[in-house]
Amino acid sequence: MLDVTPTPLQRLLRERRPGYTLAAPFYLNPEVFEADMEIIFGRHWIYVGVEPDVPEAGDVMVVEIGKTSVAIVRDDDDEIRAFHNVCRHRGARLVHEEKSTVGNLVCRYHSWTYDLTGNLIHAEHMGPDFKKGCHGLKPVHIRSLAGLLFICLADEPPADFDEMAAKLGPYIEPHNVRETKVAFQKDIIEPGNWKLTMENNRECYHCGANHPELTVPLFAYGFGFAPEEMDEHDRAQAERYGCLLKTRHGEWEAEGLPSKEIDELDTMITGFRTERLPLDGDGESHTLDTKAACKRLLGNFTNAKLGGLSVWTQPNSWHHFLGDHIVTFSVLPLDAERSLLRTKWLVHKDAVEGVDYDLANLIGVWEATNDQDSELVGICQQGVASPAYEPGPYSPHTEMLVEKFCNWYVGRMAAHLGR
Ligand code: 3BY
Ligand code: FES
Ligand code: FE
Repeated sequence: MLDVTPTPLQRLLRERRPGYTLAAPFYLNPEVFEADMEIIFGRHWIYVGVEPDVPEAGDVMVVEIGKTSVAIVRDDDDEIRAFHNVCRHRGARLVHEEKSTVGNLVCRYHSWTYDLTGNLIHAEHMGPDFKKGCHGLKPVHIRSLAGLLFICLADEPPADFDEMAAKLGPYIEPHNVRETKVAFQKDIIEPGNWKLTMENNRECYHCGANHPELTVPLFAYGFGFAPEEMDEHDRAQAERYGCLLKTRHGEWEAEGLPSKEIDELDTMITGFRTERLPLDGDGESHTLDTKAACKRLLGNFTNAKLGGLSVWTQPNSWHHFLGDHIVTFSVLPLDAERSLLRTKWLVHKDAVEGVDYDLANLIGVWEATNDQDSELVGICQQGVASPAYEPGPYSPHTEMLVEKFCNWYVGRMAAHLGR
């Protein structure tokens, strides 16, 4: 007879209580972690970096997703390609540094040499029957969304990337990611499961009590208020700005900057959300004085008071596009209880450090915020490991996006495993 007994993971997915945090094994169990890597990180579009990570022909960036290492290369025709970072001879890791510049990709073991399009062009002593054409590097799907790079490890990636790109492109393009440079990158290892890192990012319920730097420029509008708090919130806004901040969407759109919320976080396979959010006070940027950190503005902007365009993608990214700089975050799981948070600060490619921007000022708010968030993720990881932990309720007013993250995750896992 057919065995229809659900696996432990199927049972956990089936038993998930909507509106509540996930059960402990989702954050702790190595087998769930392996399933996350196979299903979520192995079959969806994963945000890994930006075109300016590989600005010139021959530039290479290596990204690790679990056990899979991927080399992202700009070829001589300026096309960005991605390959499995594995030599087709005896499997040696090909590129070792996170960033490098090469003429060709040469394996250090026996010097098999690949050109920047992945073709094997040199392999000594292989005999007359050896076919170089059958031993090119294995390609990985890579797409650019207005300069943001996403890879997919599956043979057949989700087809709705184009729909996301069509909707998000007009929001992001005015900030001109392609004309920026990476002013600074910081990697931190958060002591928690990748889903706790993502859940923490999807709400600002914790911001007031934990982020003294971020709450200077960030106005909490957009992260949800209970209806009974709304009047007071509207009154405070009107007092400060002489108008409701919601009406600024209209102003920005009139300037050619799409600003209205689009929320497809749990309605698409490639889930995403965007909205241009106001900044506090006379705010221009995510800095401690709320002024632009970089004098050279992005794109064709002449005015830095554009609010902050935020973009969130499932399963692993969020981004803030300001008038003067961009901060972009990707989460790459390391094991069930540790995650890499990679943050990049981008400024106009012609901006000069020390002249147009002060690096400490540019990175100050988010460097502090990331460290605070990392600690919060750590205390959750400790808490969920206790036998006393049981899933707790999300606020329907400030944690809707956390709920959407969990719904998306559970839905994608169930779509592949059944439940
Ligand atoms: O960066 C974010 O998108 C969210 C909102 C504010 C705090 N948090 C990390
Ligand atoms: Fe790469 Fe031998 S393993 S050349
Ligand atoms: Fe936070």
